[in-house]
Amino acid sequence: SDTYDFTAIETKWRQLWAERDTYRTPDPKPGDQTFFVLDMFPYPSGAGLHVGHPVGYLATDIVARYKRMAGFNVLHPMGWDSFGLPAEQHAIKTGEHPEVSTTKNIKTFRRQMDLLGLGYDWNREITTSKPDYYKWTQFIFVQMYEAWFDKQANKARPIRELPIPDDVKAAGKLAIQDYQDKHRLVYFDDALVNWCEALGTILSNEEVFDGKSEQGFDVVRVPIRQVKMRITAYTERLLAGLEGLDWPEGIKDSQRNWIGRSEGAEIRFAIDGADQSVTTFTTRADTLAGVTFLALAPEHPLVASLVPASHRAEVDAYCEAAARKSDLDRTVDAEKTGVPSGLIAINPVSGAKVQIFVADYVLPDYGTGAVMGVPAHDERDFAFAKKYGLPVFPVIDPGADTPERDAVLKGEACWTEDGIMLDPPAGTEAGLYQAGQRWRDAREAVADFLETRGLGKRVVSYNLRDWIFSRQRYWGEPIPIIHWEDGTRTSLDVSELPLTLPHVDDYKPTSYDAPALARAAGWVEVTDPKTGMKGRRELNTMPQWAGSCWYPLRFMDPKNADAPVDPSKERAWGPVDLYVGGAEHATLHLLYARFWYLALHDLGVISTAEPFSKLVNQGMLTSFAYQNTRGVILPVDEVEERGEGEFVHVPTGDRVERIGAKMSKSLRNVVTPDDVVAQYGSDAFRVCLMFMGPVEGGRVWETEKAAASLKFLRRVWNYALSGIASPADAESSAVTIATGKLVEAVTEDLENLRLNTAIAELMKFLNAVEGQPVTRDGLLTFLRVLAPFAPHMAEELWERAGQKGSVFHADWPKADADMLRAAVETIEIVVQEGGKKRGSVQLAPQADDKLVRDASIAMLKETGRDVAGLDPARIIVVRDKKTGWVRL
Ligand code: ANZ
Repeated sequence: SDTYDFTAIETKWRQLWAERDTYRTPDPKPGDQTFFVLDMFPYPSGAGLHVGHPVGYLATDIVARYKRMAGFNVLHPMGWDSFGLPAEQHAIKTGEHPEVSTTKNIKTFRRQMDLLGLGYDWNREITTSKPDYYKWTQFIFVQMYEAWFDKQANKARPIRELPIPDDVKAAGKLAIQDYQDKHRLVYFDDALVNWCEALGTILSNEEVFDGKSEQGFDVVRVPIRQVKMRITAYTERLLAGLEGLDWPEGIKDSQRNWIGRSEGAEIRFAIDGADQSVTTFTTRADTLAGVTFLALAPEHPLVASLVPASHRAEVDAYCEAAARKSDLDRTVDAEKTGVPSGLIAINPVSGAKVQIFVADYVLPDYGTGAVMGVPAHDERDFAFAKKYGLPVFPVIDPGADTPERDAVLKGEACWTEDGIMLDPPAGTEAGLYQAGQRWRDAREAVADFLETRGLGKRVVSYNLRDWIFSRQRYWGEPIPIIHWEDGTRTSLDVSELPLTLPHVDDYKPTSYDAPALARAAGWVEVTDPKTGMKGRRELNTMPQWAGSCWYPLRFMDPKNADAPVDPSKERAWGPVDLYVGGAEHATLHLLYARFWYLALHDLGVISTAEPFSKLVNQGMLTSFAYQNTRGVILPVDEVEERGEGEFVHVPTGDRVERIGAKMSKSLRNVVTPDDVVAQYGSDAFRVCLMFMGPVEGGRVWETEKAAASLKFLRRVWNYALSGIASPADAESSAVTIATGKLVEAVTEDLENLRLNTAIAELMKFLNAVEGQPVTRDGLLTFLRVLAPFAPHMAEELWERAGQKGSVFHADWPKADADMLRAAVETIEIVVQEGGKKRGSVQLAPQADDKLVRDASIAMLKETGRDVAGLDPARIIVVRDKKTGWVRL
């Protein structure tokens, strides 16, 4: 039929694409130009997709279709990041095994993605919770476990290449193991972990917000034996690598901040009457003469070992309270508290004696876990000194024209900005720094001084901590390690992988040292067949992020039974050329994946050092909700529009205001693609969502907007059908030019991911050519340009135009650059005679008068006029800015 029956057409093509395997991606052949375009694969949650998810999926789909037509071998796969907490929480609540709910959810996601016409190569689908995938996550874990970081070479190497000192060798197996743990890329270590009683799990620092889990449950810190990954070995390379990446600057900055590189000095203070010393980390060595106290983190080893009996009880109580706070509680905005330790420190350059406090604003795992307190020039120290009546001793002069100067010099205010050094206090070593020196110069002078005397040294400190990699969860990759009864530990050989997740009856751990896997009796206990030695498997599982650290690699070679990826395929595809996903992954997934790639690169498993060459963050899609005057947000189905822009909350009769709000179940403003596709069709939904604005921008969804896209597509349909029914032998040059311009503009927009303007070009084109004759060639060109945006319709029209094979296997059209240049560069010049139009000529606007006259005469001659008696000198050329008028 000739009406645009989108449901019939879209259903037909979805089926045919699946049957014909239209989107199968062949392995690259030598000489292939490859393009890898990837979406951040989703966690298949129970809620399915809402209309916001496809912003990224559609963008990559359009690019993938275009690149394929433009001659690239395009890898555009999809899979499921299916291990994770929600499935486990659901299992604990309902008893439904996470695998069952996950499988169900994946089906829903897949159905919705198909509904959108997304052209993934499903032959390459991966699921991180399936053994054939996590076998290789475990394998990679083992590669990293069996490696050490060689600081000299600044790269990871196999553990067998780690030189073991003779005394360690002599001390036996366990000493060797401890020594290796100090160098391994993956190691065991006692660590304070964030234990969430309610979730029954340990969370990473990144998963703790203000002392609470993402869901708002309380988190406390407890020390247990953990698996850690030595990401800190890569800080400098992770920083340097950012420079070469085409990523949003904001994301790069987040990573820089997360890594938190800061240059400073470690300064040693002797402890009065003891032979130990305290080493502090400071970025402001210039303020050393202004130190009036030291502060130790409650977790600092000296607190346990050196605090005298007189202060023990008070210090212990304080430390216990600190253990219940998160880092954030301890640092941000919190009141600075502390207790005296009873210890006294000696300033290495002035001999001044200052009290040592235990204070929880000092964090245990930053710098050295000890700070030198300079209240005159550090806000935290100032607050602390005021609270405990400690002296404030300025060493920097803010400068004469600073209003605060007097207060600063009297020790009544804190000055943290630029200034010059005051006279060093009496008793300070001569030559430490000069009065009048800029503080930055003084900082270098003090560092030099300390280094030459062996009292301190310059160091670089980082915020980034090693990655705690074990989780006390069930629904994750089992960690392939066995702890033997003699205290040694081994990793599993690849022949023993995958180590599959055993079934248990109850997924909930009972405490932080008894995870759910402890219940899998037959699974936990192992016996070495050779020696008869008994052992126990590691009971923790890997964190949610593990599977996504390497998944781009698996898409290249998803069925490989012998390796995570074939090296030649990995080399051919290389890094992801375009990666699209949400900005919320700035520091976790994106940093962890970069770390694994660097390690795998060092170990020779892969050729690329960075996973994602170009990154684009899709904007957030919001929906509407309604807010009453008390600021309460109300569900959409309780509100009615009464008149233009006036909304009433029906149950209460309150006038309410319409606002943009994130789609959420509770606001009942979630719109699913299913709804929109049923009403307007998938192609209209695609056009609508992409036309709403740049991929990176935010947008507010209104389902009715899809009606306009549908209307546009109906016009496209009719235009194309009439062209197919009666193709013209020739079309007007205006149509040819419009088609050429369309190709040129859309191509450029696609190259720059400007999908909304590409669609605007399609609309502009239709407005220009609708109703005019079109040739077959012209029409086929148009259909190919339309195809990435409205794939079902384009495919149907392509078939109706008698084309064999998929439009997506056709070549992307090329604009005839010469024709377009000529079209842009000529203007129409109207030739008049006696005030009447006789015709026109096409010439460059800059053509000189002689050329205009000659062309005019030639044109007139063609029309049959006798030009023999015409005197060119009598032809008047009147120039208009746009159109040149020629008068005879
Ligand atoms: C003395 C000083 C004087 C400091 C001054 C600052 C200003 P960034 O820049 O973030 O690296 N510090 C050191 N270790 C700490 C820890 N474990 N917990 C809390 N604070 C710590 O911060 C470095 C500064 O933070 C260091 O420089 C130290 O205070 C403090 F006028 O030392 B400063």
